[in-house]
Amino acid sequence: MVGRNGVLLLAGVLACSVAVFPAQAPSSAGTGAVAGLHYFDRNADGAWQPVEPGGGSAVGLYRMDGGRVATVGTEPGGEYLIEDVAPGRYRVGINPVGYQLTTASEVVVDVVAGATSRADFGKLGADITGVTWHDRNADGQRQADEPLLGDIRFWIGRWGGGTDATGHYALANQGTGTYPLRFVAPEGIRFSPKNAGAPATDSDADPSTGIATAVVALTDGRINQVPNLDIGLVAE
Ligand SMILES: [Ca+2]
Ligand SMILES: [Ca+2]
Repeated sequence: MVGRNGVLLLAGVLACSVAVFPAQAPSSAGTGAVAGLHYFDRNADGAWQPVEPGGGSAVGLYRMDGGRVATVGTEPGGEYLIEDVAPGRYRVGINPVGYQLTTASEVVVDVVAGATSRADFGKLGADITGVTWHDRNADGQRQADEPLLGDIRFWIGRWGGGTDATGHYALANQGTGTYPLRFVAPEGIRFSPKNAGAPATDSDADPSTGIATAVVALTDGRINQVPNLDIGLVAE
């Protein structure tokens, strides 16, 4: 049977691979490697701390004349590894379109046979954050005695999110762009008036659509954060 033959063939290849190439095999003789991190530099200090997540995109290796040698993806934690590189001088870099750089986007490394050269890359995105709250007096401002409301849904296009049980949401490490968050008011609830009074404690959804819009931009190489994109909800 074709299916059975296919399985047997696959098993044979795997067995052969294990026998010929041990899991901890070094790079090919005479070559070196380049490794490091591509991470979100949450505190923008130019260095990686263990709490900082992977940057989730590619790292490229180029000859000094610009010719591409390899492009590799990063692991979820931000680690990357480029193996079997011929000794010599190279450029290693990321292409952080839409993010603020906190390190150089490109570094020059000398690859030596039998050794691993290191290059780390940090970048900063925007955190879009806010709360959903019960605007008891319907004035569009969040007073100290007005409680947060949890588990309110929102949509960005076809992607769905929502506030947690305590009424908070956070979209971390976002690149430049316009993010229309369309909140969904539960039955019997409407939205507060928009932009009434002090921005840090006002409501940001259009009452007729439920849409609150976050804009993330780079200005002179710096990205803006979007705190307090808050939504007031009023009982009808
Ligand atoms: Ca850092
Ligand atoms: Ca209020």
